[in-house]
Amino acid sequence: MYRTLHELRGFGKRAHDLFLQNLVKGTTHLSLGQEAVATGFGAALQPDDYTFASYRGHAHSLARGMDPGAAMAELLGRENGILGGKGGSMHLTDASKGMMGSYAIIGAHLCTANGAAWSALMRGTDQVAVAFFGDGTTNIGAFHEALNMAKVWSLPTVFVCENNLYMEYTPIDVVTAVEHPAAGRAAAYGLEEIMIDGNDPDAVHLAARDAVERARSGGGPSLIEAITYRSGGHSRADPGKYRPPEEVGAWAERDPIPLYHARLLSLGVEEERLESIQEEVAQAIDVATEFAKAGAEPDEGSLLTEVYADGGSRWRN
Ligand SMILES: Cc1ncc(C[n+]2csc(CCOP(=O)(O)OP(=O)(O)O)c2C)c(N)n1
Repeated sequence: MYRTLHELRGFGKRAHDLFLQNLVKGTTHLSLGQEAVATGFGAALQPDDYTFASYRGHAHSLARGMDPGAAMAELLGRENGILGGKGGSMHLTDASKGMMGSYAIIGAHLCTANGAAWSALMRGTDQVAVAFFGDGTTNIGAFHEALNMAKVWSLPTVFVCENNLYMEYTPIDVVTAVEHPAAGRAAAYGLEEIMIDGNDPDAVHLAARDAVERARSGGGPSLIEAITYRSGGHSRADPGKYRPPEEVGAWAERDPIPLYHARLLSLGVEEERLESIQEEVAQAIDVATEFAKAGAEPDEGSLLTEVYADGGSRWRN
């Protein structure tokens, strides 16, 4: 998990640098500071489980094993991107790794995750579907519909709210009737209230293992609220100035990476071992960047291919 934390952080920081160099096409929504959630869950899933993420999906994709070079090339809109450069930062998907997509329509993917979970039930497999979303998503109808259906049908869906205290530029508490936007509503759907420290990879991993095991063994859905913080703004266009500096400072003290580093040292892991992991990851991020930059720009002829099932537009008639 230490390696994964660094991979996710390194990838996010590099994506930001490449954006500043005007190389990233379209927008980006980074999850710097929130890496422990994707890391803890990534380590709890089997290769054929399903993951659904929102537009802030880089970390969730990499934690499922998406190739960082193909992910970076996708951000740059290059032909060697994971989706041929057509999806960009907001839509990273790699079905071969169980990463079933990053969805920009808030809440829609919770219902889609139920579909994957239902399909697993119908096919008699023990696959589990995990849907990651933000605190703001708990105020949209799809959240409530998805939880209700998952419970009624006892679906193997794990709903994971990453409560980073803000929906876009709005503090979640000024637009939400309960103190804990996800956990505070669990009882309404017959679910246990589960709140965890989303900056602690071990706490996330333990909660993930429990929920995944419950879903896999026929125990139905879970709703987990992980409290965390994004260290940057909502998207590339947002410096995040609406946040009180003391709040930003207090959360910087709770950055998951130095905290986990200190825990591993206290458990007897050697500093040199941790440093060598960091170096390996830094090199891998450089290799991914070079791979992405070396990719060709897609040519015009590819505009209408792989957009619809047959690549054409006759479906309109
Ligand atoms: C259905 C829908 N309504 C509104 C938006 C615009 N929108 C984009 S991001 C966002 C806030 C989401 O906040 P949250 O769920 O807390 O996610 P976070 O940004 O914290 O990851 C909104 C409302 C959207 N993408 N989809």
